Amino acid sequence: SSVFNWLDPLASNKLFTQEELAIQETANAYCQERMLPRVLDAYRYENYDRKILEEMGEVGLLGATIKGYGCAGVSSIASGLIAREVERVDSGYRSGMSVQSSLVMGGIDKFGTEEQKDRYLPGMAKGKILGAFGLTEPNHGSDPGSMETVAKPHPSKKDYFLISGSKTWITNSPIADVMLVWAKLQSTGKIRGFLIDRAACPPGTLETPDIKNKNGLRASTTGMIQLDECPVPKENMFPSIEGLKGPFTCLNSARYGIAWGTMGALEDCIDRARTYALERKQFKGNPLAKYQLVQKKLVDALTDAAYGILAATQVGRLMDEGRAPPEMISMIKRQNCDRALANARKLQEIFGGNSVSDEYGIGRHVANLFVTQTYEGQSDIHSLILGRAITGIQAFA
Ligand code: TGC
Ligand code: FAD
Repeated sequence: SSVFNWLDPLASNKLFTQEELAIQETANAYCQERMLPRVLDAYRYENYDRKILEEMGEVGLLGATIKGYGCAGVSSIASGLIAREVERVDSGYRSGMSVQSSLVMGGIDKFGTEEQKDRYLPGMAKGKILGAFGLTEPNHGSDPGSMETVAKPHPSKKDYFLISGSKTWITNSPIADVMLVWAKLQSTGKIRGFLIDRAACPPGTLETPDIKNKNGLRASTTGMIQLDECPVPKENMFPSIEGLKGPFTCLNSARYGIAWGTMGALEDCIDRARTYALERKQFKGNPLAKYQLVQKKLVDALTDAAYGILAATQVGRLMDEGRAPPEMISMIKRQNCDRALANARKLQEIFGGNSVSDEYGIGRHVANLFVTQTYEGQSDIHSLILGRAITGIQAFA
């Protein structure tokens, strides 16, 4: 019909197939019925329930775009819609899923040997094997090319490497069974990917301490990966991918998911702020929603969310046709994270003092969205990636 629907202002739902809409509905039902009731406690007590990944596996949400190995094999749009539904509840839950699905399963699917795929993907799709992705180091975040983690030949076992170094701010590391760690081969100085099984590491060679007392993303688990001459068999290395192209190919898919997810978080902020503004009365019994300045905050946020969804949809379709260069993904990751954060901060004002209570959920989204703007390439880094594409001049260093 030609009636305006504030829940889908630019009618983006018309761009999705019936199958994609059905997947979104399944994800929405799981997230609203089973995740949402846990999030307040999870966030308050920094308590991530690893069963959530198992449940997501049962619903078919993990590694959803991968074909075979027990994965659903859905379109990039459907995977975006899943991220949107999960992050509508909490960015931390989407984070745990992104790492499992895009960064680790995606990496294995793209770069792993057939044996590695068979070994990990079916268990990861069910959420029985949990993954973490170790790229960032204490001294190298935006500039992972300078990483210090190194893989050198084992002195006595010829089919093994010894890996040493430390990774920090790693989502899921304290609970992960397998860690995809990027390290430089001592012999070539080139970055390679290694699958490190926690259970196979001798005592003292692998530690994954928690990073506690975070002021954002508290419903997800974050930690370090500390490797001290950890023996890793050669068969656990990705066979041919070399250089930053390896980790960045995984990141393309995760950054795309964040562009969708942050729109889900923003939509939840809009929904909460609208409800609050209609119920809360100030000055002569008027609801806050009657005031023009309040309405403008809702309009700005809704417009940015609607535009963000359309842009992500366009990039998703192009990805499935193999026609989405990384710069497109930088553009939607940066824009959607920035707009979600700025609008969520504005909408938070509508709650007045109550915004300070965690019961209202808005402060949680604001704190989370700051993290989404920071990880997987801070927004200014994506500005530089795009600036290089526009001018041909590299401004990083
Ligand atoms: P640069 O010279 O630009 O590139 C080096 C090599 O990498 C290739 N490459 C890409 N390949 C595929 N996709 C991309 N997006 C790629 N970007 C670069 C490039 O073609 C080149 O290949 P080759 O074969 O010629 O060697 O590299 P640089 O060192 O100048 O990089 C600069 C910069 C800023 C682009 C890059 O380092 C960057 O993006 N930094 C941000 C770091 C980052 O995103 N870290 C993410 C850590 S993981 C994480 O945050 C997970 S949070 C997950 C969650 O909880 O949800
Ligand atoms: P820095 O690189 O020190 O940057 C600090 C500031 O300086 C930023 O604003 C940046 O934009 C700016 N800056 C840096 N260089 C330039 C430049 N050349 N020009 C202009 N400005 C510049 N990493 C993983 O590998 N795996 C994970 O699972 C993971 N999960 C995370 C979970 C959480 C909760 C958090 C907070 C981080 C996570 N990260 C993860 C790390 C994340 O990717 C990094 O924090 C991010 O890439 C930024 O690196 P940094 O923190 O070292 O900041």
